[in-house]
Amino acid sequence: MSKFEQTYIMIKPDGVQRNLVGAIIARFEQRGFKLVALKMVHATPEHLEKHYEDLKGKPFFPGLIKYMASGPVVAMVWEGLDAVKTGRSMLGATNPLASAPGTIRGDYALAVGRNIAHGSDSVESAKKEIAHWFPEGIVQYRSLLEDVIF
Ligand code: RTP
Repeated sequence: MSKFEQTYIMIKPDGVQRNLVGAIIARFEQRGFKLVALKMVHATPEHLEKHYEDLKGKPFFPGLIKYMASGPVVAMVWEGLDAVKTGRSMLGATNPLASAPGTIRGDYALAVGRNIAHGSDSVESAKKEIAHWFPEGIVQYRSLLEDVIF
């Protein structure tokens, strides 16, 4: 059954450097998701280590943190039906070489170490990630579209 959810989507430093912020936001807007939080952050390695704590110990972990701390990211929360699963499918497979054309990674990336954007992999991780990146809380507003589709 479809569920109304929030997911944490982050445009990584390579997505920002390549001027893909607008294109990525447009995809989520056009799909019908509602933007409920957005900010640009140059995150510290400590903040990123916490975000990726499940990957501590992986051989690529130090390189991942260095890459993620190399420039600002765009942190966002998107809301809508099945936002977590649909957000992941819009991103495509982690390794862009395996991402289908039409997905964000499949259209814009080639290397797993520069894969443009992150999306929460479960509702539970989304809750944790939203609290980690938006400790100040996020806005609440009613979208006119909600009257039509929910
Ligand atoms: P993300 O958290 O960024 O959305 O990615 P994911 O769930 O699809 O993949 P995950 O396994 O959690 O990996 C997190 C990020 O680490 C980098 N990575 N590099 N060099 C490598 O083999 C390798 N494997 C993963 C990627 O940036 C990946 O998105």
